[in-house]
Amino acid sequence: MLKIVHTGDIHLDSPFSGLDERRAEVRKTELRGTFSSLMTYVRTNHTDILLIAGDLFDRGFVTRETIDIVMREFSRASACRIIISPGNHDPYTPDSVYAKVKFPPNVYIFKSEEQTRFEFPEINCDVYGYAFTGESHPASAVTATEDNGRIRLLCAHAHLDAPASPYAPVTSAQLVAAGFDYAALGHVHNPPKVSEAGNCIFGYCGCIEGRGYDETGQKAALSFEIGDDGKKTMRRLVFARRRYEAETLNVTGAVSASDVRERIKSLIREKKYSADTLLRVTLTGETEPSLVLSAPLVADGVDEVFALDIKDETVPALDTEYLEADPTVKGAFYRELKPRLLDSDPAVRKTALRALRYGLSAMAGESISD
Ligand SMILES: [Mn+2]
Repeated sequence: MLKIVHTGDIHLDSPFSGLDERRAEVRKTELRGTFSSLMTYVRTNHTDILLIAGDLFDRGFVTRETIDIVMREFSRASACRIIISPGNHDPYTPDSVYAKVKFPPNVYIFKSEEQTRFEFPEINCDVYGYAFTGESHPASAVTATEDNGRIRLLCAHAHLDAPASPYAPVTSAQLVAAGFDYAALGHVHNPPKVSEAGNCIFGYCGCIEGRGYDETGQKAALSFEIGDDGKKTMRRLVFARRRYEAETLNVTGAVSASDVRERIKSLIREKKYSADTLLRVTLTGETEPSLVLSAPLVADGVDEVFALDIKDETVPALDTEYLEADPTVKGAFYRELKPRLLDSDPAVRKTALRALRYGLSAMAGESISD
């Protein structure tokens, strides 16, 4: 039995700049914790090979704390062969951590843009791969492998079936033709399921933990086992501390920020989101024209999730006929804004709607908040 764990796109030291300072610090620490959980699994489940298919680090600069954790975890997993293919975020350059820091002897790092291999005859396996040596890798590095009776793995940062990509484009046909049993790819953070063609199973593991609202859902690493009878088994392994989710909520008829807040709380209850979730809610529908939904005000007191991000895309429920004919300053204000409310550019329309809301709110003598 050969036990392989496939991960990548961990992006240690990501800044989590979409969050406030406190939450960003928590998330940075948690991401290191997710990496440590992965390594604990690798160590305690007798994993033969850990494949890290690029972007272990978020960028060239890596903090001392992160380097210490990575070195400690890799050393502790001394029985596991750890293979790293530097990706476009953490390329192998003379200044990179990969070149400057001495990694434990069980760690194998690809250094060349060309495909090379590490041989492990004791487990009847060869691991092929290459490195990004800069921010892009315009050509495919994948070439034919040697049929020597061993299991052939690929560990690489690559862009599958995207011929014009500057990130090592590769086709599924190339992977099959090269003779790989399993091609462990990195680069795409929200991947489709792994595929199979010919004798080759190939695909992305996705990022290990979401880092923004464009990386929603439960993220995972992949476990790939090849039995002595050749039977292949694949499983997802979840180590992520939290997940990002995005919802759209129609709040038509809402009259106040607290009204909207209650509707969001209901949504959270209904979807059973909890403290492990960072939630973005996009508000849609028609609301009271003078209602200005400031994100901090709406989110205030919603403690059920770790973070709540509000996107207001509601439109005011306008009695346009009334406003059109209104002889007061309200009507004049509306008529003044009207060309912009009907502009072909959505950004102009959005700003005009906002201006209309603030204006009507001020003229109504109401507070623009709650
Ligand atoms: Mn990545």
